Amino acid sequence: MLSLLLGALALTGAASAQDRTTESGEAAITDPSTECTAYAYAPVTAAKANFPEIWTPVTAIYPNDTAAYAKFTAMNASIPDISPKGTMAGDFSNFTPTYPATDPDCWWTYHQCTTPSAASGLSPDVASVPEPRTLGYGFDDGPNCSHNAFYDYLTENEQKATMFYIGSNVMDWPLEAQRAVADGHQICVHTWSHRYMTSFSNEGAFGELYYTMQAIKLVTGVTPTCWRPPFGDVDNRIRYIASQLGLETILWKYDSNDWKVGTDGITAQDVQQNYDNLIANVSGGLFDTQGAIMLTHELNNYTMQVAMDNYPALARAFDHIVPIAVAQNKTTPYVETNYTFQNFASYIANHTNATVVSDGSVSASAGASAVSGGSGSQSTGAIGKSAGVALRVPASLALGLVVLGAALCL
Ligand SMILES: *[C@@H]1O[C@H](CO)[C@@H](O)[C@H](O)[C@H]1NC(C)=O
Ligand SMILES: *[C@@H]1O[C@H](CO)[C@@H](O)[C@H](O)[C@H]1NC(C)=O
Ligand SMILES: *[C@@H]1O[C@H](CO)[C@@H](O)[C@H](O)[C@H]1NC(C)=O
Ligand SMILES: *[C@@H]1O[C@H](CO)[C@@H](O)[C@H](O)[C@H]1NC(C)=O
Ligand SMILES: *[C@@H]1O[C@H](CO)[C@@H](O)[C@H](O)[C@H]1NC(C)=O
Ligand SMILES: *[C@@H]1O[C@H](CO)[C@@H](O)[C@H](O)[C@H]1NC(C)=O
Ligand SMILES: *[C@@H]1O[C@H](CO)[C@@H](O)[C@H](O)[C@H]1NC(C)=O
Ligand SMILES: *[C@@H]1O[C@H](CO)[C@@H](O)[C@H](O)[C@H]1NC(C)=O
Ligand SMILES: CC(=O)N[C@H]1CO[C@H](CO)[C@@H](O)[C@@H]1O
Repeated sequence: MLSLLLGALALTGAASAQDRTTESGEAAITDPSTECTAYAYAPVTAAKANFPEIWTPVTAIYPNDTAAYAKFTAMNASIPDISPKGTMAGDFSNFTPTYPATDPDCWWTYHQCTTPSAASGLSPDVASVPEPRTLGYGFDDGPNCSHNAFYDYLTENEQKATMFYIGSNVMDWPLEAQRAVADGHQICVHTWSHRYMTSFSNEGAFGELYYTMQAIKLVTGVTPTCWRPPFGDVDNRIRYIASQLGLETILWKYDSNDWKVGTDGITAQDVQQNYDNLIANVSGGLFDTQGAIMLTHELNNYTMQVAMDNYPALARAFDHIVPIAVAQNKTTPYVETNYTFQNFASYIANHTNATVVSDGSVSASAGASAVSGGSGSQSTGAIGKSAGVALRVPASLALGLVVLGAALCL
C-alpha cells in the first residue's frame, strides 16, 4: 500500500515536470506510457478540419480544398489508365488471376518489379543505395509515440536515418515528428492511412500522399520529396501520381520482417536471422558495388529494440550507415531548398560517435559534427516558424541558436 502510494506520488511528480507542448519537452519524457498519452497541439487542432479523418483511407479531396484540386486536376488527364487492384486490406485474390503474367504495370506486389519500362517514362524505384558497402538506414510507420528511447540511442551514436512517416501518426504525435527534424533525420511520406495503395482511386491515392505531405509541412515546416508504399504495394499508376507530387519511390531489397513477428509464423529468431544474413552478405561481398536498403520499422517497442540491438553489428559490418538521401548525395531533401543535408563525403568525413552529454552541451569531439547544423540550424527555423516552439538543442543546432537565442527561452 505504501509503495503504491509512493509510486503514485512519484508519477504525479514526474507528470508535473513534463512539458508536452514543445518538441524538447516531449523528447525528454522517458516513460513509454506517458509518451503515449494523447495530447493536443494547437496548430494541429486548428488545421484538423481541413485534413482527412485520422486513420481513415482518403477517398476524395475536400471540395473546398482548391489548392489540392488544382494540383490533382493538373495531373488527372495524364495518369496512366490502370484500374485499381484488390482491396485496401491487400486482398488481391480476385485480381491476380486475371493479371497478365508480363506484369505490364510493374506491380511490386506481384513480382517485386522496381523498374518500370522505358516507355512509361517513370524512374526506377530506389531499392538499394548507390554507395558501396553502405546501408541506407530507414524506418517505417512512425512517428511512434514511444520512440524516445530509440531516437535517444540514434542521437547517442550520432546516427541519422530516413523516417517514413504515416500522416495519421504525424497528426496524432506532431511533437514526435518535429523530433525527427530536430535530430537531423530525413522524413519521407508513408501515406495517410497505411493501406495498399494500388487499391485506391486516382483521387484517393493522391489524397493519401498529398495530405501526408501537408501534415508533415504543417508540423515540421518541411515538405518531403520521397515516399515508401506500405507493403511495397505500388504500380505505374501510383508511381506516376507520386512523381507528379515530387515524391521519389523508395523500396527495399531486404526485409527484416520485424513488423511481422507474431503473425504468419514469423518469430524473433527469424528476424535476427534476417539481420545476420544481411551482415554476412557484407563480408560476402554482395554490396561491394552497391549498398543495401533493408525494411525495418519504428512500429513498436519490439521493432525499435531489435534495431538498437543490431546497430553495433551493422556498424561494424558496413563501411557506412547513412540516411538514404545522404547515400544519394541529395543535399536538398525537401521542397524547401534552404534546408540542406550533407552530401555523402561530408557526412562520412564528419561522422563521429560522440555522446551527447546533455541537451545543449556536447563533448568536444562531437563539435566536428556541427556541420549537420547546416541542416539542423535551418530546421530550427522551420520548426520555429510553423510551431513557435522552443527546441531541445543537439550539438548540430548550436549555430542556429545564436540567431534564435533572442527569441527563445532556453
Ligand atoms: C472544408 O470542408 C471541410 C469538410 O466539409 C470542413 O471541415 C472544413 O472546415 C472546410 N474548410 C474550410 C477552410 O472551409
Ligand atoms: C479526372 O478525369 C476524369 C476522366 O478521366 C474525370 O471523370 C474527373 O472528373 C477528373 N477529375 C478532376 C478532379 O478533374
Ligand atoms: C547472402 O546471404 C544469404 C543468406 O545467408 C546467402 O545464402 C548468400 O550466399 C549470401 N550471399 C553473399 C554474396 O554473401
Ligand atoms: C507505438 O509503440 C507502442 C509501444 O510498443 C505501441 O503500444 C503502439 O501501439 C505503437 N503505436 C502505433 C500507432 O503503432
Ligand atoms: C521497451 O519497453 C521497455 C519497458 O517499457 C523500455 O524500458 C524500453 O526502453 C523500450 N524500448 C524501446 C526501444 O522503446
Ligand atoms: C558508437 O559507440 C557505441 C557505444 O560505444 C557503439 O556501440 C557503436 O558501435 C559505435 N558506433 C559506431 C558507428 O562506431
Ligand atoms: C556523391 O558525391 C561524391 C563526391 O562528393 C562522389 O564521389 C560520389 O560518387 C557521389 N555518389 C553518388 C551516389 O552520387
Ligand atoms: C526556408 O524557406 C521558407 C520558405 O520557403 C521559410 O519559411 C523558412 O523560414 C526558411 N528557413 C530558413 C532557415 O531560412
Ligand atoms: C569532407 C567535408 O565535407 N568536410 C566538412 C566537415 O565539416 C566542416 C565544418 O563544417 C566542413 O568545413 C567540411 O567541409
